[in-house]
Amino acid sequence: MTPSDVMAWNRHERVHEADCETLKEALMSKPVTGPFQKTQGWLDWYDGPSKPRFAVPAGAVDAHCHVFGPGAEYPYAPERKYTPCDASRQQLYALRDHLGFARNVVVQATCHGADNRAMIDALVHSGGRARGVATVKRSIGDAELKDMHEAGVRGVRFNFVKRLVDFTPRDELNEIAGRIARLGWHVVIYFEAVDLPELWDFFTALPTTVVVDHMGRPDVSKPVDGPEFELFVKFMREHTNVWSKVSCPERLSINGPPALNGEQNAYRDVVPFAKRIVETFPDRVLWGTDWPHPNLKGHMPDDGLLVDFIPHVATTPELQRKLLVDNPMRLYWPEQS
Ligand code: 0GY
Repeated sequence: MTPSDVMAWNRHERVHEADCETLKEALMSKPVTGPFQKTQGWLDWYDGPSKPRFAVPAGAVDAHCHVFGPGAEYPYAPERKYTPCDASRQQLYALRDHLGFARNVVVQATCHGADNRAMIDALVHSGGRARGVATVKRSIGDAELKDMHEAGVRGVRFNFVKRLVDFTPRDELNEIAGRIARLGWHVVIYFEAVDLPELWDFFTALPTTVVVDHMGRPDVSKPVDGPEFELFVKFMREHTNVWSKVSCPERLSINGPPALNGEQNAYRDVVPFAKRIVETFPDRVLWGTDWPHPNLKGHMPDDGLLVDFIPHVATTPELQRKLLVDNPMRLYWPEQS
């Protein structure tokens, strides 16, 4: 470790010691990294997010977010494609409270491979206010799946974004889907819009509810009613088991403006895409912060301003309640909805 690593590490120890002095302190503290060297150019999550102007409805769920490590407790996977800055469960839950959310869905990040311990640790320390989506291999035993269910896992993620993961054979994914279907779980899929035609047959044969991350990553420089996005709309229209997260405008936007410096109209170029999906499929949409925003290149958004993006795409109280409360509760906490 270099001297600056040691200083960062000491700060990290203070942040994580005894579950933090206060959650607020955890949120406002600078992002730190344990004994790992971050990927060059890595953008850390935004410390000191603003308070959103948009008040999310009571019981709102942040249905897409991650924890990273801390790397000293939960080492990053050897097969990872990036090494992030730590983002602990304490910091995630401090952000939840700051933004006004009641619950989280913690999605296993690829930097942890199929080692779900950090994500599960977050679930079991959430007081029942977090559910999870895991990454599993076909070698996983039934007992482990059952333990995961008890901890709050309700889905598995299949990732087809080539910069994030190595290829997994389709027969392995089909086998996993068949097994988790019996637990009542769903499959979350992450892919790029240009790959949908090739993945169509595989996706449409999945035996569970299927949740698409970030609207299948549309190219927002193309028309919202052009053939590429029409195919995604057709995917949802013809397959009523398919849901979509209308998340990650900060990832999809080309022209911005970014959610920084009080900007109330951030990522305008993504709005028509997300709004169309919310209005066409109001009962099958979810929203999440995507905190701590892995692999962003240009800027790191202020999460308070990201929440202010929501009323631009879900424009009525009814649509907002479905997006943020009713739909995620039905999928992740059906026993309480
Ligand atoms: C996201 C997006 C990304 C990364 C991951 O698990 C991950 O590493 O999901 C990405 O780089 O696009 O949803 O967090």
